[in-house]
Amino acid sequence: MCGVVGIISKKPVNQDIYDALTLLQHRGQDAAGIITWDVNGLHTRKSNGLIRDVFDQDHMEKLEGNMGMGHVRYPTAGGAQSSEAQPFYVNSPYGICLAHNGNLTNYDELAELLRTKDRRHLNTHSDSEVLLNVFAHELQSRVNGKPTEKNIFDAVDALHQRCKGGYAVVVMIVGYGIVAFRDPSGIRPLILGKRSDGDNIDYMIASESVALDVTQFQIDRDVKPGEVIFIESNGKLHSRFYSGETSYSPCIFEFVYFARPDSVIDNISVYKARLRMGEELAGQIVRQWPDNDIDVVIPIPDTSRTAASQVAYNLGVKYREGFIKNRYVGRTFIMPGQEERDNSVRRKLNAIDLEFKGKNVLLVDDSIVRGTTSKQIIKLAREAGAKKVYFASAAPPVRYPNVYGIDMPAAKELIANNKSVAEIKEAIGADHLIYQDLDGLIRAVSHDNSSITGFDDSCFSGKYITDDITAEYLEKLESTRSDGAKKRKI
Ligand code: PIN
Repeated sequence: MCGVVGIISKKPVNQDIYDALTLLQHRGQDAAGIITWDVNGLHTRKSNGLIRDVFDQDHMEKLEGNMGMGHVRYPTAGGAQSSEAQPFYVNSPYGICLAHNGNLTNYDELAELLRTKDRRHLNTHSDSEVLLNVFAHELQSRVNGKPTEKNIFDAVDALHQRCKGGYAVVVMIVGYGIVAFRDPSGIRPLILGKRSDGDNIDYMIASESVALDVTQFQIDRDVKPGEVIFIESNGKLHSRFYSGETSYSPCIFEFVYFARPDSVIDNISVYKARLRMGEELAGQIVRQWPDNDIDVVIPIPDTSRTAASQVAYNLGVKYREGFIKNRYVGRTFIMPGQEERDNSVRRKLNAIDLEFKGKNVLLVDDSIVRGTTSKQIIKLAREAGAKKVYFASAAPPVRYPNVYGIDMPAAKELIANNKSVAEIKEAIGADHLIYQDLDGLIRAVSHDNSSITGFDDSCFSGKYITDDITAEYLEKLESTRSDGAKKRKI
């Protein structure tokens, strides 16, 4: 998962891009980059690390210009080499920079065609470089002199036809402007913001609305599935839609966990969606387990707090903060001869014993993915003196890999894969386990937007939005992207 931003303004954009990226930092902590443009050319700074470590005063002063873009990376495709930090750049035609959030599901086929037919060199294994080269190739074959809006829109139309998967993309064409587009199913989020001071209008495109807030942009609207927006460097905005089939199927996991609660995605407040997840979950607990003996609801910080508070309210039991998170937790150093620590949760969370002693506690988390932290947290609650430890997940069992940009590529690493709820309960060591059901989750999220035709809920349902996800594809993904495979590479 990653975060993208692009800004066209009447004043320098470096600080605004930096501020926007810090608000998108939760989308990727692995690498960061900014490219700006002015008459002297492009100015770039990108490297591995958090925003605060990648950019210093000197870098920021050199990022001159009123047009620019930035990226924070969480590696879902490609590796963790700094050569794969984005934005990417290609010099022809015009000079094009690209940053992307998502995952292409037909990467292999596209990479092969780019090399053999389009005669383009790929220097990394990143699907963003593939997107950049497909766009550059399609634009190159249409332009004759200065690129027109039609050239740009037609190039993206061809890209949509060629590229499958979930993608939200920001492109900067040197000297001409910024292009932004979202895949035809709108799986990955992308929003347009405006900031106006008298006659001047500045535009920002970003992964989440939270990036607009600090820089005082206002939400204009979401970029629609398959929509292309082109903002000229003089601030004129154009938009067109993909000529092929589109649907409105945003990724439901953004609402469960990934996005910030203070963001609004596709007109849905992430915070309110999480409150409603709590309402739905409480309803389910009452229906499935009417004679429960829960004394207290305790959230597992941070994401689950919103849903957990509503669970407690609707059940009519106390809500207590029983776990405190260490904000300054450092890296885990692997000492020679020492196995990776199983008990990593202890370094992050500490229990307040008095909230657990002699009580039947209901721990609430946003989701259970691999189940490793859930297991450790349940152990922590028992050691803190809990009588019974019950567990509730605000999302349904994660049983299938995510292929559209969320890092859950291997079915065998998911605790719920091929397991019943009773078996999962045993595996994590809970006295009782309750999951949100998918209908409840969909009701909770879709509440504010009736134009959504169906979410990408593939990690819960196994139904993939694009028609190219075969058993062979999933097997290949598993062998190249699972934790085991990542370890083998090191
Ligand atoms: C973490 C939110 N959330 C906690 C992410 C853990 C699954 N995990 C998904 C639960 S935070 S596990 O609140 O943003 O810090 O099932 O894979 O062990």
